[in-house]
Amino acid sequence: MRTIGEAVRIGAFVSVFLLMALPGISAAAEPDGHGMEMGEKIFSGKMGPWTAEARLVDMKAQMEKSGVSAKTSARFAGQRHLMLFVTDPATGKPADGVAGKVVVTGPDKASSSNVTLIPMGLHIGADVGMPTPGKYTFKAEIASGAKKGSATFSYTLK
Ligand SMILES: [Cu+2]
Repeated sequence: MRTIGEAVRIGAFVSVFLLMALPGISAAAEPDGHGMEMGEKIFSGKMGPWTAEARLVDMKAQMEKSGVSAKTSARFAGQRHLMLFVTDPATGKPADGVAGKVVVTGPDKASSSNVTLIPMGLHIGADVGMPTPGKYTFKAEIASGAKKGSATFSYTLK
């Protein structure tokens, strides 16, 4: 089970390499370096009082693009980075103080997990192990104070 501390370190590492890989473009659009356009959009819709967009980044492919060594990028095989952008519809701005968790059900037991979504700049996110092709279902639950939201979405890994 991956600890939160480790997820933070990897997230910070990902932010750094994305800034290096995308000079000026996404980095300017999103100060934390995880550009809004990164990865694939896998959900967009309401979560309780908020609107949310979920994106999934192929970490190994992203690493390869950034020009790190094959040895380094190979460490990210089967890993995806799940990003959830939560917006307050009243202001159009990122919602404050939101955190949550996601239950991931993959095609087999080894590809199923529970992950904690932690604040990462303009989104909350987590690394998700997706080692096996097939359908993955994500049950996300988020909260901020007394406000709560949830959504279920899925993605088929080829
Ligand atoms: Cu992130």
